[in-house]
This record gives sequence, structure tokens and C-alpha cells, in this order.
Amino acid sequence: MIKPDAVAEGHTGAILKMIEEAGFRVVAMKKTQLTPERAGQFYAVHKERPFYNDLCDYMSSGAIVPMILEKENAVTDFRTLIGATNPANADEGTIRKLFAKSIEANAIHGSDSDENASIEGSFFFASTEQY
Ligand code: YYY
Ligand code: MG
Repeated sequence: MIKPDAVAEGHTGAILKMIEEAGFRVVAMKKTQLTPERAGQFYAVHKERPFYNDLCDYMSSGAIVPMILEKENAVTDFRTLIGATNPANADEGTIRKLFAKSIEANAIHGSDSDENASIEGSFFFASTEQY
């Protein structure tokens, strides 16, 4: 999911280019906006964390571009492509190093397991929107 800061600043195309050039196939993609409630559902695993309310406000502050991506070792390779959560710690050439503004407005989300990728894909897309 390309997050509100990166979409608002016009980085969607550059980020998509990096994703495709890294060998990911786009199975589904759209532009949409979360309500604070839906952002809260998406990040429910973090609901006890001190940053949760700010994160939900931020994630619902503008348009996002969720995608379902496919590749061998997709979860691991995508986490490598996007870089560390805190852009200050992200490797050179990663999406977060290039485009993130802060640890919160960090440009992009990547699922952390195959199981969560499936859950998060279904959160945004019907089966008839996946090709
Ligand atoms: O999976 P990833 O996005 O790299 O990090 P998580 O630890 O799952 O946190 C989710 C999300 O929460 C992170 O992308 C930004 C935000 N966040 C924050 O605002 N402040 C923190 N100290 C940690 C995470
Ligand atoms: Mg995470």
C-alpha cells in the first residue's frame, strides 16, 4: 500500500516502477481512502501502541494506493525493497529511503507474512478484482 504522503506528493508512478522492475507482478491495484475506523481495523495489531491513534489519523488523511503483488519470496523481497520502518535506518535505494518523510509518514506498507498478505489483500479487493 502506497501511503497518503507518497500519493499526495506524486510518487505513485515512481514507486510502481520500482516495484515492477524488482520483479513483482501487480495482481490488483486501485486508489481509495480509508476512514479512521477502517485504518484502525487495518492496523488493529498495533492498537495498544502509543502511536496507534496518530497512525489511524495519518492513514485516513488522504488517498492511498493498495495493491496485491505476486513474486517468489514476495514478503521478504518486498520488505527488502521498501527498507526499514524508520527511514533514518533504511538502506540507500529503498523506497522508504527515497520517499518517506518520517517514521509515521513512511511512504509504503508491506505485509509481514504470507498469511497477513492474504488477509490484507482481502481487506481491499474482491476476488473479481484480482488477476
Ligand atoms: O511493518 P512496518 O510498516 O515496517 O512497521 P510496523 O512496526 O508494523 O508499524 C506499522 C506502522 O506504524 C509503521 O509503518 C509506521 C507506524 N509507526 C509509527 O508511527 N511509530 C513507530 N514507533 C512505529 C511504527
Ligand atoms: Mg508491519
